[in-house]
Amino acid sequence: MTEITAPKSPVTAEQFADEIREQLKYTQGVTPEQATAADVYVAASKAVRNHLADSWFKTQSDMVNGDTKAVGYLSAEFLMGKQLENALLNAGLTDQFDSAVEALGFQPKDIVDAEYEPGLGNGGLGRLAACFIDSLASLGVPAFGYGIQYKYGIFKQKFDENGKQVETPDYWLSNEEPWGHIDYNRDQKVSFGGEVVEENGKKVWKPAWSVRAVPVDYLVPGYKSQRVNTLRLWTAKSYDEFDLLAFNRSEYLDAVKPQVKAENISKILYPEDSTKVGKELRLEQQYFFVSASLHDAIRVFYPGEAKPDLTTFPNKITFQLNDTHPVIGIPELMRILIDEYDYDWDTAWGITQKTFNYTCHTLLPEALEVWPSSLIGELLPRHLEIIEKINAQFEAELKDKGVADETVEKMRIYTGDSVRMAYLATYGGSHVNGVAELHSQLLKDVTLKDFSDAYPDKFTNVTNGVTPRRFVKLANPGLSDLITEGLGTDKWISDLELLQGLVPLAQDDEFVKKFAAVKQANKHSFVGFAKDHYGIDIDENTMFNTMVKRLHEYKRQSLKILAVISRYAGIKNGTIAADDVLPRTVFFGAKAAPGYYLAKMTIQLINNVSRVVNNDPDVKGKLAVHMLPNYNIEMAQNLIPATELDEQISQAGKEASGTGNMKFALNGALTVGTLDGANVEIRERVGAENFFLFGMDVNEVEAQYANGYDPAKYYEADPRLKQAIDLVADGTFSNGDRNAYAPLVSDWLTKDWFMTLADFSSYANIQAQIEELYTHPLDWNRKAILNVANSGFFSSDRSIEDYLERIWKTGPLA
Ligand code: OAK
Repeated sequence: MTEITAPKSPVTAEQFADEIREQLKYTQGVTPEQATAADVYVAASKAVRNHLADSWFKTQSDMVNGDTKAVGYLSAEFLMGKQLENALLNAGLTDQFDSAVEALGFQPKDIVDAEYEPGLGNGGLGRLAACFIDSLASLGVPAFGYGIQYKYGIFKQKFDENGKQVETPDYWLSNEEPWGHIDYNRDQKVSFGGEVVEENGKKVWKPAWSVRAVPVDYLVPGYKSQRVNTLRLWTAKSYDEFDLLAFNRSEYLDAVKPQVKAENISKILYPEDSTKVGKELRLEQQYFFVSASLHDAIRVFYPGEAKPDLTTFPNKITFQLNDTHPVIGIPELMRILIDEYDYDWDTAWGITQKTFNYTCHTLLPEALEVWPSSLIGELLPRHLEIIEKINAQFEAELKDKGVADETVEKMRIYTGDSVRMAYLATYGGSHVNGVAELHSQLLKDVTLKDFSDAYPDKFTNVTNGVTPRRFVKLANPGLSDLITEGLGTDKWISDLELLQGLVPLAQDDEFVKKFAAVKQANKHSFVGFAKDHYGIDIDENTMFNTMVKRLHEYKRQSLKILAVISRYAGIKNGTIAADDVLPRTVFFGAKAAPGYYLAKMTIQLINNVSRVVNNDPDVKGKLAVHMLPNYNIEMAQNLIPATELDEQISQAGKEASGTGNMKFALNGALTVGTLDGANVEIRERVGAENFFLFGMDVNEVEAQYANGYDPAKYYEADPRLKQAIDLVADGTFSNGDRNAYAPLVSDWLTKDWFMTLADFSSYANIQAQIEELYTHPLDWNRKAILNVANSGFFSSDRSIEDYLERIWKTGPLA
C-alpha cells in the first residue's frame, strides 16, 4: 500500500473539542450547553469532514495531473451504513473524538448512534459498492463512486399484529445530513424524450424535456492512506420553476407538475433486489445518473477544454458497470462522442469499448434487465438508434467469426421488441466478471455461454470481499483487540491475509478461551441491543443461530423455518429427548420486495412461528425464534459478531456470491451451507472440517430439474418434513386458520422451484453434528478461530487488487 505523507493535520483532543464547539456555535447555532447528542453528532461530523478536505483536494489534483488511471464505479446503489465512526477510524481521529465528546459531557457511543443510517441500497450489490469504495481509497487508488442521492432509501420494515411486513417510507434526509456537500456549480443537464432529426447529414436529437443533475459529494477517506476519494451522488432538480400562470388560475397541482416530474427521478430507491423490475421511472433514473456521470468525468479530466482529445478518455478513467443498471452508459458515451464531439462511429466505438467493464451479480434470468424497445425509443430515441447500430455491427462481427446463424439470433442485443442490457454490456465493454469462482464459471457455461464461446478472453472472475474496517474493526472491537494481541500488530486491518498468523493459536487453549470470552461478551451486548431496539429478552446462554439477508425463495428462508418447526414439534412430542436438546436462539432478519407475495408470506410465517414457539412453556429455554425487524447495516454490525452459527443455505447455483457469509466467517461464526456462491471458496479456505456442508451441488440440482423434480416425493419420504409442513397447513401458526399459508404450502408441494424439500433431510441431519460439536466449546471455538484465520482472502482490498490486475490495469496514485 502506498504511504503518503501530509497534508493530514494532527489534532489533539482539546483542539478537536474546540472544533466541535465552534461548529456548534457557528453552524448549528447552539451553545455547547444547549447541545443535544444529535447536535454534537452533526458538529463532530463537520469537524471530521474539515480534516479530510485537504487530502481530498490533493487526491483530486494528483488524480487529474498524474498519469494513474482513475476508476469510476457506476452503481445505482451504495449502501453505506453510518458514516461518523468509519470516518473517524479512517482519518485516525477516534481517540481525539472520544476524549473530546467526553469533555463536552457526552458518551461517544451516544453521538455515533445519533446518526441516521442512509439506506441507499437494497442488499448485496449496494453494500459491495460501499465496501469497494472504502477499499479503493484505502489502497490509494483514485476513484469516483457515481450514483443517485435518493430522497427515500430502502423502506423501513415493520410487522403488523398478524406478523405481516409493513413498509414505511425512509425519509433519511428529514434531519441535517452533515456528510453530503451539494455543489450547484458542477451541475449537468440530462435530457429525455423528443425526436431525432437529420440536419446537414447529421443526426440531431431534439429532446422534449430536461432535468438538472446536481452532484452531492461525499468524502471517502482511506484507512491510513491519506487518500480521500469522492462518492458523487446526483440529485434531480427542475429547470422549470412552478408555472405562475397555472398557479394564478388556481391550478395548483398543474403549476408544480414539471417540477415534480423532474424531481421524482431521484426521489425513491426501487426496493427490488434480484427480482424483475421494468419501470419507466427506473430507466429514467439509470440514464439520469449515468449521463451526468459521464459528462462529469469529461469535465474533470479535460477541464475547460472545448475540444478535448477524447481518444485518451480510457486512459484517464475506467468505468465499472455495477450490474446492468448503468449499462445505458454504453450508448450514451457513443452519443456523446459522436453527437457532441464529432467523432466517427469506429473511433467512438473503440473509446467506448475500452472505457467500460461489466460485473454481473446474479444467476437469476429474471434479474437480467430487458427493456422494451418502445420505452427506450420514447425516452431515449437517439440511444435506440445507436443500440440498433451496435447490434447490427455485433451480428456482423459474429458472422465474421463464423458463429452459426441460430446462435447469432439467440445472442441479439436488440430483438426488435426489446433490448437485453446484459448482452449490451458484455459486447460493449472490455471485460465481464462474475463475483465468485462458481458464479463466473456458470456465467461462462450457462447464462452467457454463447458470448463466452465467441469472446473467451473477455471473461474473468473477481471474488467479492468485505471491508475489514467496518465489519471487523468497528463491528467487533473485542475480537479486533484479541487479533492484534495474538498477531502482535494491527497491520491486519489493511492486510487481512495476516490473519493466517492466528492458525497456530487455534491450538493454544488459553487463546481459545479468550476467543470464546469475546464471543460471549458480544452475545451479551447483543442481548442489550435487542432489548433496547426490539424490546425482546434473549437468553445469552443459548446458541446464537442467524440467517440475515434479503428474503428470496432461492435463499431458502423456508428451509430454515421448516427445520425450526420440525425441531419445535420434535421437542414437544418427545421425539427429541429433553436431554438432547441444545438450547438455541434463531434470529432471522430479512426485507421482502413489497410486491413479492410468497416472500412476504414467508415473513408472516416466521413471525407467527416465533409467536407460537416463544410463548410455549414446553420449549422454554430450549428454542426461541426472533424475526428482527428492519435488517440493516447497524443490525449486521451488532448481530454478526454475536453469532455462532451462520446460515448460507441457498439452492446451489443461485446465489452469485454472498458477502454476509464472509462477514460471519471473519467474525468467528461457523457456517452451515450449501456449495453455492462464495461458500465454495470459504469452505476451501477454512477447511472442509470447519464448515457444515449439506445439500445438493449444482450438478445434482441440474439433474433434478432435468428429470422432472417432484417435491411431494420428499414430503412423503421424511416424517420430520411432513410433520413440519402439516403444522403450517393445519393452522398451528395461524390461530387455526388453515387457509393462511395455503399458497405457500401448495407451492412447496407442487412446485418448489428452489428444491427446499429435496434438501430438507440433509439439512435436518447435519444439525446433530452441529450440536455435538457445540457441546465441546474448545473444539467449536478452535474451528471458529480457523474460520477467522483463513478468511483474510475475503477482504474487499483483495477484490480491488484483483480488479486492478485483471480488469482495470491501473494502480494507486504515486
Ligand atoms: C441486485 C439487483 C440485480 C441483480 C443483482 C442484485 C444483487 O444484489 N445481487 C447480489 O450481489 C451480491 C454482490 O455481488 C452478491 O453477493 C449476491 O450473491 C447477489 O445476489
